Amino acid sequence: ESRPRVAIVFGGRNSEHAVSLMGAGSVLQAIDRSKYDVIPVGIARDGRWVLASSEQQFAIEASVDESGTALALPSGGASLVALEPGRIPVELGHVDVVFPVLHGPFGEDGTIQGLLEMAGVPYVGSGVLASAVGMDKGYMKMVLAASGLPVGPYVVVRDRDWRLERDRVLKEIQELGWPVFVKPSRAGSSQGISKATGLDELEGAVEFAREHDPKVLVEAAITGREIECAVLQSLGDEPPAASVPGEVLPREDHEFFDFAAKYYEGHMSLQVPADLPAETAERLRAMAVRAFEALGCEGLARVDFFYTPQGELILNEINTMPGFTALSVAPQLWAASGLPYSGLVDHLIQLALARPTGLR
Ligand code: G1L
Repeated sequence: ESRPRVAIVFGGRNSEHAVSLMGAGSVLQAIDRSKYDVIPVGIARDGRWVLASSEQQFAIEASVDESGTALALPSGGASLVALEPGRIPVELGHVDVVFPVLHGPFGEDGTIQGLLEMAGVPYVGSGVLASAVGMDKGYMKMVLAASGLPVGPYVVVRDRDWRLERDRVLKEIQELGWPVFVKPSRAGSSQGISKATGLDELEGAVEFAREHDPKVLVEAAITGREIECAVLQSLGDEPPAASVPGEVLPREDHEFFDFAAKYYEGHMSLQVPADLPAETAERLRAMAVRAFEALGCEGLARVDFFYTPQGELILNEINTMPGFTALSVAPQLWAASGLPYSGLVDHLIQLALARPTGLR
């Protein structure tokens, strides 16, 4: 067997299990099986790792329909338990590369990347540090700002500050002006996010975010169009490449993207390429590459900007594990840039195969 063995790890112990299944289903459909020997590895909601049988693999694929809805990973049944919490893993056999399609805590936060580093198995996408920084909006902003990239004003509210020094924290937040957006610093999705238009709404907004993460980020609202760009690492010594930018068009029924709108991306509209002056598009693409490099990202990342009426570009966030169905933003931006979804999947696997394990 000369085909590289690619383990696609999906599911996970968190609220975004279904998002992962949609992405894994898309990758399983797009991957070239004449080129790769594909092993689907599911992580059930209870944390059990299961080697998906061919019937389950079929169920995963079938669960991704045109409307983008997904079913939960089937639990129990004839599946082989590969790893249980606190127990010795069952031998999976030799794996050439792992493709993690996991969201949120224990997925895109650097933990599975660390596990794979320790195991010496190459994997697709960003490493431990970039994944961890990308997961924590507070550190993400800090790293981007320190690299000279324009980020909006923000305040980080840690658990102890909120419990013991609330008045000082509230004063600091008021200096941002109103409204502010209040977010859990490390949630993998748009859950726990709300807007506060004044001091009377602020405490509730912080408490709401704290239901997801004791570390909270408060951001000044920025008026502007939402423009996104996907950055892809190159094979060889070329610098990372930026896709054409796309614009997320505002919808009347949402003030900002909620969980459903953001992750069932079929429901939002993206204009590709974004209607921007050529100079602005180039500036944005260069900034997207700088953001990718600031975090030391690998593989693919999506970089989100605000384009203000004054013509300013402000970096909103970088996502090291962006939505990854064929209809998600990053794949659509690359398709419009000449790289279709199956080619993107192949390129990402080739990058991982070419990459050394250990320090790089
Ligand atoms: F290819 C990467 F960079 F490794 C990669 C891996 C996984 C990019 C995007 C994702 N996305 C996810 O895993 C997802 C669960 C957020 C969506 Cl399918």
